[in-house]
Amino acid sequence: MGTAFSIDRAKDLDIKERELKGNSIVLCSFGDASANHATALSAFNTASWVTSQGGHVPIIFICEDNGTGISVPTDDKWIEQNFNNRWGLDYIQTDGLHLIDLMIKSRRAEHDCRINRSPIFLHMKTVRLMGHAGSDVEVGYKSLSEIEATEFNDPLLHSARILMENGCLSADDILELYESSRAQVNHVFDAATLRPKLETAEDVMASITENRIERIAPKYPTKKDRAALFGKEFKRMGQPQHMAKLINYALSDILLRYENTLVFGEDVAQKGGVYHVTADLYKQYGIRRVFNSPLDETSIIGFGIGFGHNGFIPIPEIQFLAYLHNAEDQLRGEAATLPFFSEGRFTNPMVLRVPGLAYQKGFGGHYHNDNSLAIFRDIPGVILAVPSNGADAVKMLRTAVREAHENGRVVVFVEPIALYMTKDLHEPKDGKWNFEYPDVKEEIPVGEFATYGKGKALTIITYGNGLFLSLQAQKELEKKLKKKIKVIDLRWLSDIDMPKLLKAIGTCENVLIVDECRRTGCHGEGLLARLVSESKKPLKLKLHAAEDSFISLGVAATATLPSKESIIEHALELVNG
Ligand SMILES: Cc1ncc(C[n+]2csc(CCOP(=O)(O)OP(=O)(O)O)c2C)c(N)n1
Ligand SMILES: [Mg+2]
Repeated sequence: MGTAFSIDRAKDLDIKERELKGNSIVLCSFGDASANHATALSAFNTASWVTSQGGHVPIIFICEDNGTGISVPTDDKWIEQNFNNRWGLDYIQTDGLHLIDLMIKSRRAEHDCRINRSPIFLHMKTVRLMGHAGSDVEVGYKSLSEIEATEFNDPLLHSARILMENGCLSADDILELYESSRAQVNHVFDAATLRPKLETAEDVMASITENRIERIAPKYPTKKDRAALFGKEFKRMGQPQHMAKLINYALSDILLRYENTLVFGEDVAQKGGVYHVTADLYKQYGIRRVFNSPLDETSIIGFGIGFGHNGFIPIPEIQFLAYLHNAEDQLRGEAATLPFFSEGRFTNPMVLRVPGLAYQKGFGGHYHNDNSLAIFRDIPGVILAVPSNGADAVKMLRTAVREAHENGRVVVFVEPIALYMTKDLHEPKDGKWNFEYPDVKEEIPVGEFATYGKGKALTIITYGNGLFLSLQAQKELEKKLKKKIKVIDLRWLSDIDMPKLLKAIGTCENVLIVDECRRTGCHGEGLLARLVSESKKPLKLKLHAAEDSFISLGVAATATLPSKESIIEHALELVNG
C-alpha cells in the first residue's frame, strides 16, 4: 500500500532516486484467511482512506479465495460480503477456475487501476489442492469426498478444457506447454540449489545491514536558500533554544537538503505535531511532503516502508512511544528484515521519529509517558538514537537521515518529550539546557557517546532524561564525595562501541548505569551484562533503572523513576559501600 501511494507522489515531486515508473501499479496478493489480518485490514482501510482524501493509491489487492486457511474454513460469502461495498475500494469478482473470465476481469482491474490510480479488490475464487504445505495432511480435517470434489476442480484441467473448447490450443500444444514449463521449473530449481550457501555467522549477519544503494548525501543548501526558507526566523537561529525548536529547525533543513524526504504522521501537518516539533514544515513544503496520516500506526510505518522502496527517505512520526507497539510488526517483521530476506537487494530506509519516555509534568499516564525501549533491543540492524539535548538531537538527526539515504538503514529516533521544552539544568533561568543550533555540517556519528567530566571516583552511564538528571546529581555528588566523577551520555543505544566505552571508564572502578526505562528488558540491563563479560578488570557495577511499573498520573508520576536524589543515593552506596 505504501509503495502504491509513493508512485504518483514520486512522479509529482520528480524524485530522481525513484525506482518505479510514473504509471506503475502495485499487485498485492494474499489468501482468504490472510484477509482477516490486522495488517491487511490496515492496508485496505488506508488505501480507501487516502483515496477518500483525493490521494492516489494504484493497487490491486488480489484475494485468492480457496475457502481455507490451512485447516480453518472461510465461509463462501465472507470475502464478498466484507469487501463488496467499501467506499474507495472497487470490488471485482472473478472465477479462478475459468481462465477467460479471469483474464477479462484481471485486465479490467488493471485498466481501471492504471487510469483511476485508485485501489481495486480483485476477488478470485479458487480451490486448494494437496494441503497447505508439505507437512500438512488434509485428511486430518477434511473428508475424502471433500478432497475428491476439490481434486475434480483442478484449475489446470479446467484451463486446458476451456482452451481446447474455444479453439485456442490443441491437446498437443497443451502437453508441450506443460512439459516445457516442467523443464523450466527444473532448470530454475537446479540453478537455485547450486547457488553458494551461507555458512558462517558473518555470512548470515552481513545481510542484516547489507545494502546495494549507491547514494551519497546531497550538497548542503546555500545560506541564501536557507535564509529564504526560514525568513524572519533565520536571524533568531543563532540564539540558544530548547530541543523542540532545534529539532524543528533540523527537520526544515533536512527537507531542504534532501528533496526525497517526507514528513508524515498523526497531526504533523497543519497542527505541527502535538509538541510543535513539526510546526511550519507544512507551510514551508506543502502537503505533498508534509502530511497527516490516518490514526493507524501500522499504516504510518507501512507508508514509510513503501516510500522507502521507491527512492524516498521517509521521516514518519509515531505520536507517542507506547503506540509504536500497535505497529511493531511493521518494524520487526517487515522494515528491519527486508535487507536480510533479500541479501541487501531491497531496503526500507527510514527515520522513524518517536516522541516518548516519561517525566512529563502534568500530563501523561501509562500511554503518554511510557518508558520502555525494550522492543528495540532485540531487532537486529535497527539503529536506535535517544538524544538528551537539542544540539545533540540536531546532529544525530542529520546522521540518521544520512544513514538512511546512503546506507538504506532503518533508524528509530526517540525524542524525550520531557526535555522538549526544558531550558534550565541546575536552577530556574540558568538556561543551561538551551543550545545553539549547530552548523548545518555538524553530525554525531552512530555509536559516538559524550563524556561530561573527567573524574575517576565514579562513572555514570546513561542517556536521555537520565543524562539530564545525572548531570544535576553530578554537581552534588562531587561536593559530597569531594572527588570528581564523570557522566557518559550514550546517545545511541544500538551500536554501542564497547572498546571505546571501556576505555572511557578507564581506571575508574565504580560504574553506575542510570536507565529511565523499566528494569526488565531495558538497555541498561544489556549494558550491565556486556560490561561484566567484556571488561578485562573487575568493575563495581550497579544498575539503577525504573521500576517494572507503568507510569501513574498525578504526584506519583515520577515515583517509579530514577530521580536526582535516587541517583545520588545509588551512587553513594556504590562508591562508599
Ligand atoms: C501473521 C501470520 N500468522 C500465521 C501464519 C501461519 N500461516 C501461514 S499460511 C496460513 C494460512 C493462510 O491462509 P490463506 O490466507 O487463506 O492463504 P492460502 O494458504 O489458503 O493460500 C497461516 C495461518 C503466518 N504465516 N503469518
Ligand atoms: Mg486460503
